[in-house]
Amino acid sequence: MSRSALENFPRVDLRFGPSPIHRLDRLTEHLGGKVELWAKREDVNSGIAFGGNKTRKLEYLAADAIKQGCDTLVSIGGVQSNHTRQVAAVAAKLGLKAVLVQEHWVDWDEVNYEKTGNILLSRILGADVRLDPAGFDIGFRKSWEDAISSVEDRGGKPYPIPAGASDHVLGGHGFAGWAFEVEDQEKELGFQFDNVIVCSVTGSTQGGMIAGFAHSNRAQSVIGIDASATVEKTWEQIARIARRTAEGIELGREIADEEIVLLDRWHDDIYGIAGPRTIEAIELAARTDGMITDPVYEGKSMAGMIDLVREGYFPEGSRVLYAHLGGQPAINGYTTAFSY
Ligand code: 5PA
Repeated sequence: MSRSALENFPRVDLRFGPSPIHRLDRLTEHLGGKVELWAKREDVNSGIAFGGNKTRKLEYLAADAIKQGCDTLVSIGGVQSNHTRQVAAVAAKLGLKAVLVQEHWVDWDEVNYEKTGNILLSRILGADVRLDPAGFDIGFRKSWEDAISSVEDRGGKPYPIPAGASDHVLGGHGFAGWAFEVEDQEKELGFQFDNVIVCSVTGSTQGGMIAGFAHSNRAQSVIGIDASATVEKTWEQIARIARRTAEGIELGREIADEEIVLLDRWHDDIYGIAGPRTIEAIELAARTDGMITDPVYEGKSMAGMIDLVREGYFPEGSRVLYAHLGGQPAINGYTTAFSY
């Protein structure tokens, strides 16, 4: 039921097609060879400003914005938000405007932090970028509501997109589709993955995956690695989005709490800053398979996967799929995290 229900929602195509899956040969060998590590690459899913996990989510929100006749996408994130960069790019591609509130989510004292990486790309893409001093919070914010009103005040028609395109009725659809896409790719590969590893902050990536995989009772194999350091809020948001998405795509049953797995050992106690384990994980993935991950999100889920393999969490012979969600442009704002 779920898959055809999802196909009934309007979607604009913003990606190259299914994102590639490949084996992480040298990382697998480095960690003992008993657990096979694979990656599915949302970081190369699109030609629109480097893509990433939001591009997949925005396919549904952008279709809705167009249907409603909106002319401006309004969203919010931290200064180095990957999400807002993707909103800016999707707006450009579709001939819409973008207003972006960039909050002070991270106290990272590097000279170019507010000028390089994602925020630079958003400016190049023509977005109206508005800096705001508020700190990290995944909830709804006044600054975002003010930005929405400012578009109305000038006679425009805003389409509000919450942080991470998550807490929105269509926020989970993109990654429900990801789960179905994995199942198609598994048929071609001739095996099923035993676990998926995914970084979670605003929750609709994992929430969508849960709703998609729940139709074949595999939701519990999705292991979320929290990078928000506000773990309860993120768990609740994942749960809310998973349930809302499941209803939207007609799963036909409730999602149980046990199907929502979020581990809290790799957020380094703070959003947006990498501890030594995260830095080690970033270097290891780069130096084994040439795969680049970032200090805010993917380095943390990479650290989680590496530790879980080392701890023997996965039975011998398991195949684990690392969802690479993008995020590399932010690295340019974190040069001092890497001291060579
Ligand atoms: C982000 C999010 P969710 O927010 O859907 O849980 O995804 C977490 C995540 N990896 C994982 C990367 C590269 C991400 O960018 N980024 C946010 C942003 O503003 O960029 C929404 C927080």
